[in-house]
Amino acid sequence: MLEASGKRVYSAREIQPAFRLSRRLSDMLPDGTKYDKEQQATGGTSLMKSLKTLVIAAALSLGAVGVGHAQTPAAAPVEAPVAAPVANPAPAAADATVPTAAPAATEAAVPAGDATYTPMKPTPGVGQPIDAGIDFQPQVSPVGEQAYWFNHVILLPVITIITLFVLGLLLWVVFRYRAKANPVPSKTTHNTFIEIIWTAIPVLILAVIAVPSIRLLAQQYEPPKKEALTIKVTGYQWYWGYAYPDQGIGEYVSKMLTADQAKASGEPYQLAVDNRMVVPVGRQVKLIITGADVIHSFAVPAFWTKMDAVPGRANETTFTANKVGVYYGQCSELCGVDHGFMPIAVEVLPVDKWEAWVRSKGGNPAGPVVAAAAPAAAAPTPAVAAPAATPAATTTEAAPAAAPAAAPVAKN
Ligand SMILES: [Cu+2]
Repeated sequence: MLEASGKRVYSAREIQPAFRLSRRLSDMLPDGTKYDKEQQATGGTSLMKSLKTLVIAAALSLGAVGVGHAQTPAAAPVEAPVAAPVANPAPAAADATVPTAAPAATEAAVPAGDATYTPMKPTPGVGQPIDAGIDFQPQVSPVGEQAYWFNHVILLPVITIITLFVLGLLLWVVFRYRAKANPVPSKTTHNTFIEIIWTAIPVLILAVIAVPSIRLLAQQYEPPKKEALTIKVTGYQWYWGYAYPDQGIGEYVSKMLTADQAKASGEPYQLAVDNRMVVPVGRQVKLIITGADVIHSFAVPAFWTKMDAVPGRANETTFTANKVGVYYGQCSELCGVDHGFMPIAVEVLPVDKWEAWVRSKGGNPAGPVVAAAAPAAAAPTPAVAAPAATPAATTTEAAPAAAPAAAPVAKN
């Protein structure tokens, strides 16, 4: 079709096949982000993994709700002391426990002596940037230590030697073969020996580097161990949300402190936050990372951890912090106007102190154990409860029908 201006205009019918083709092509392509890189590295099938991720994410979010409800009565007294130190308690837990916790709070103001938590002071120069620093932060995770070693023992020396060698060659050529010193230039075009050397040596160097490099890459994407602590991380414009589904700690929000607040708490401004992520020392942490609005990136340099937080995706990464302390990080994906003001603070505590923190949040430190035992323990409970409830409860036909069926189970 030709317009009056002579410009070609396409009718809907003409365009349709092209649309269909592009649709088909985009269906065939995996949507590429970091997670796919990860999948390629582990050699997994992308579709299966995304499905698995979805199922895990759904199970986690359901688990968080379920555990939260199940623990409400038990958590009530423990919840009481939370109000004082923590500014932003888990919304779900707080709502559920408010009626029961209120009287308990006044009576038992100081129950469970170990359920107290005061934020730790950071160590200057550790887990945070230093003035005029050019090196990586001191690493406190096994992967970080390995990466640090790889960089300082292998990469930097190799880079330095190659750079100096090439610079030397250049200077030698520039001075020795300048027009004045070498009036009759050589007309050599081939030298088989040199050509083999300058191909083989770089190949050898790359092959040598590949060994620790691939080992490090594989280590970073190793699936988490069974006993890993799961934390769900959500990036928001412009703060972070953390939840501990296995411990029954619903999502709480972590926001940057103002300059005055940071000064008062002796922490670096623009890194200090009101509610930190708190993890036990030496235990692997599995992070399930997602974004709520735009793409963010969860990064803590001292752990060698960085993973994109993508809306609609559950990215996974792990770290194990081997030193007690406070470690800071930042959102590392340009995510909007306050991108530079959504820092991350991770506090690594001895196990007993971490457990105290979990209790101060109204959670159960032995989360996964309880979760694993729950199905087995829960099975007989309804069966026992059913016959007892039958006479009292007037639930018509369902009750008598359920009672005989439940009775034999209860006996066993
Ligand atoms: Cu961000």
